[in-house]
Amino acid sequence: MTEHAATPRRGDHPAAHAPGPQTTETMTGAQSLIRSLEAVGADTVFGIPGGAILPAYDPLMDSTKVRHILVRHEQGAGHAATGYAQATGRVGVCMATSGPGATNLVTPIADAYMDSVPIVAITGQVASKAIGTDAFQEADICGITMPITKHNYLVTDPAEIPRVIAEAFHIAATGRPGPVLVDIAKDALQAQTVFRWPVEAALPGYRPVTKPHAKQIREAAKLLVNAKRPVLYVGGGVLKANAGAELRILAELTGAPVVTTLMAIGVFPDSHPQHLGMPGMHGSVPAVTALQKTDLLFTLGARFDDRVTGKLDSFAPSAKVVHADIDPAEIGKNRPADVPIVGDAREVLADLIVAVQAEFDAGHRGDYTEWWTRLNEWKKTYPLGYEPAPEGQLSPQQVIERIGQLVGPDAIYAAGVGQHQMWASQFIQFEKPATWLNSGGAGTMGYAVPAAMGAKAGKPDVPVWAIDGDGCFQMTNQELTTCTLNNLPIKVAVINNGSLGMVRQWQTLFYNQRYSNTVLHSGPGHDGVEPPAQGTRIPDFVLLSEAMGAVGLRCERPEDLDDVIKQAMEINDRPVVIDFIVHQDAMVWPMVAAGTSNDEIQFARGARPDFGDDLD
Ligand SMILES: Cc1ncc(C[n+]2csc(CCOP(=O)(O)OP(=O)(O)O)c2C)c(N)n1
Repeated sequence: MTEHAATPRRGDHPAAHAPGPQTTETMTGAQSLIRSLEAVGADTVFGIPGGAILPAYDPLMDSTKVRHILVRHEQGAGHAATGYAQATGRVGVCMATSGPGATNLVTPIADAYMDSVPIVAITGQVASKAIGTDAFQEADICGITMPITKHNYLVTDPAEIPRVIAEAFHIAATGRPGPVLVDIAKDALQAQTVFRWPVEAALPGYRPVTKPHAKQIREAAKLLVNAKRPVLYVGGGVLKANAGAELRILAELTGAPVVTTLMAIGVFPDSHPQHLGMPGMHGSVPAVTALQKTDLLFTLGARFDDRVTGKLDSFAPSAKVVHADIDPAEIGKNRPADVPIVGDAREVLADLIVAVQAEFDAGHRGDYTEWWTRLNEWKKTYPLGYEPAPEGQLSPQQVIERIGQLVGPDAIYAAGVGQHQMWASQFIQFEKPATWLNSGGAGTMGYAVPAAMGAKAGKPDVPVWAIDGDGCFQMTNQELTTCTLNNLPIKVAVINNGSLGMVRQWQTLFYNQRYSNTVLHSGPGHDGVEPPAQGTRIPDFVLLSEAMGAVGLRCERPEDLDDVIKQAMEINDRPVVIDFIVHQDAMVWPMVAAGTSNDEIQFARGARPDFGDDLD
């Protein structure tokens, strides 16, 4: 079994009601919290202590099962929990104190919610009597996170702690995964209570449907074998259900083409001949076009995000829609489904394989030959590519592509948000699930370094690279200190184009090249002081990284590219940061401009594909 094949499935975590003798012990609420975390199998917690959560930190010190990693900012703790969860398939855990500690977790919680990542955030709350009085460091974190958590709890009775922790982990990991927040009043942590384990979960209304309806499966299989131009439109739900093997069987059985969304990258090998690439705003021409011209959108664990559909009313105009999702609220949300299927993607796929085989046995088999002739033509004519950099300069795409080639498909790659994220999704060849971590739904700058840190904590033997932008890196690089001090030797490739590149790209295309506030390495000057000269490095990422105990390297010339990547690969006792100075005018192509139809896709500036046929 490979490292990644061993990734637990969604919902696999030590059961709260595992068989064994009932434990009943008197202890504080804080001790009960740590015992509960041990009992659900949490092995790593990322956090920062403070007044309200302080009682929990005392017994945490004695735990031999739960390792606490002291981050430098709670946002880092939240993204680290997310990175840990995405890399391992287990629930990630972060912890913070009340008020500002808790509100610093809001961004990563929202991020995990958008990307359906199972994390449990534990926050201290002011003492129960002080709640609602504007007490020192009080914030209504349950109220604040209500719309961005799958569920949240305010605990004021210490006896509830074991049950709430068991439920929180269960809710986070099952059904459509997501973040759960547990806010515990300080006096509940301090009070004496009885720790009982196992506990009975009390969730009468929570029963995610995982087993799909047989009739719907049969209908879907019929549509698939009768279609002329089907596409398997695969989203993050397939990855989360660990259903890559079943997806591959269905794809190869039917011969249908596959597109994987930004959140599904890795669940189907990029090298597979049936893979058309990623759909969406910066998707490949074959993937975007196949969705436009398909007669059957066979949707598995994807959610018709606006970045995928472009202008919704012109998306896939002649397609029937099969939509399978674990979350019934997703079905029909943006696009009505002809065949809705509620269920876990792995079970859906397993049943579909049987149903399609039954159709074949009855003599019904789809013929996609003509479709493939056209798809192959698009693949040949419009492959992903990029223009070379001006003589002597580094091209950002080449840097990223080379990292992927030299480091290989077994490593984990975490991206920030911006051009570098899109190039990483395009030019690194992903072959395995859980090797691509990114902030897809929220687009959270600053995600890469802490997410990579969390992934490294969960998978210490796997090389973990953060592909970051110079803007993103300046948001969360302080977690390099955490990495150094906790023996989490991640690699960070800063794709340094001196600007907020993705925003600059939009200014180039849509704002007449007026670069308002996107240049990072110089300011406007002030009080008669000249701005720093062009090329000044403020901050100097090499020095900054070294100050945090990492090895700082810089690469400015194409001829040094391979050597510097190899040098970084050989350093495993400390984090490594490589400051790649790349040219600033590179743009991400293909592109479907926001709010326009996918039919308007450009594979280069001003250049639209010519399909030269009736479907053009
Ligand atoms: C927290 C946050 N603030 C602002 C944005 C808007 N935004 C999207 S991409 C981007 C630029 C990112 O710059 P950089 O990290 O240098 O990456 P590049 O695009 O240059 O590769 C900005 C500001 C965002 N996505 N997230």
